[in-house]
Amino acid sequence: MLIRRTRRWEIPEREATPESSFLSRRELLGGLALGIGAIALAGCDPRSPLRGGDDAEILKTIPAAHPPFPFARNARHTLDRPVTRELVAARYNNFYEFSSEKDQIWQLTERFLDHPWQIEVAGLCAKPGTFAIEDLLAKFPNEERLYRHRCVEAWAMAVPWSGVPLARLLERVEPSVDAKYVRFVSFNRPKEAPGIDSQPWYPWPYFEALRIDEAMNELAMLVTGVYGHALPKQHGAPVRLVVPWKYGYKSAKSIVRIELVAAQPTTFWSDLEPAEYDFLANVNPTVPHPRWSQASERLIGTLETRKTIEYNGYGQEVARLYQ
Ligand SMILES: Nc1nc2c(c(=O)[nH]1)N[C@H]1C(S)=C(S)[C@@H](COP(=O)(O)O)O[C@H]1N2
Ligand SMILES: [Mo]
Repeated sequence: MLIRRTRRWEIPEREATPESSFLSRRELLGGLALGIGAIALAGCDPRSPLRGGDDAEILKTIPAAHPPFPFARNARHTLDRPVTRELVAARYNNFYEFSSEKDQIWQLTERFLDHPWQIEVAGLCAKPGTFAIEDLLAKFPNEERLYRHRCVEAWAMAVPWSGVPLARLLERVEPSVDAKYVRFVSFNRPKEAPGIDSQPWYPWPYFEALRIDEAMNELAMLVTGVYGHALPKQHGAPVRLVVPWKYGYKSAKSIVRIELVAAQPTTFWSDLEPAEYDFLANVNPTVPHPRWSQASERLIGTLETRKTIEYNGYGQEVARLYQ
């Protein structure tokens, strides 16, 4: 995710790639020469994480399939493309608490303790409560769903998530009539996640939000697993959101708190750059990002590019929310 940095440091905008990160001035200046070299080398350097040479190391970050995993697949959710290879998805992540470098997240999560874990659900509801990850797995209807995932940076993947429709958790706490939005807050433990202290210009913790009707839509999912096992840390262990018709930044990872609120909350990226990362963030090929087109998307782990589909292909389920 690239943020225009001219606002803070008056650096001319010269990045060509949306995958650049929000660098400090020193890093940016030092990185220009390095960056050119890195781009030229990416295709031939055998140590490049994109080459696959790290498979054995990445495998160590992937949990084994202990019960209650895997959950039964809900056959209603089908794909128009192959499932992304697991080790491709596990080595290419956005998780700024660890790093802004997608191919390094998986290597930086060692100190992150994803256990024990609980989500506090609070705010405008009759029965606020705290739910341990074990409760989410045992006391709610988990299932597996094949979903497309589309990042605002125009890369896409398709993976088998497993988890619980968010609506099941919200129903449990009985939202009040004045609860119009749902806010999600990620963990904030700098000792366990090196990107927090090293990127102090971000407003930690990561926070996101949905309208209540979006949150209650059956597609919005509290995800506890992927590829038939618990979530690896780089995917947002032990529980994250997945909202497949919206750009990926709406799907907060490693959630510790969910709040029901009356007014539209601010969000991490829209706060930083409202013109670039809007609140709704519905996937739409006809609305370009201010600095790149959204007409097509790149399928990670392949050389394939596809046309972006409105609502990421979920229009039948969600278009009525926006009429
Ligand atoms: N807490 C937190 N959640 C986050 C992010 C993040 O940096 N921090 N990045 C978001 C973005 S931009 C995307 S595309 C997805 C990436 O999920 P993945 O790495 O599992 O593919 O996570 C989203 N959730
Ligand atoms: Mo993203």
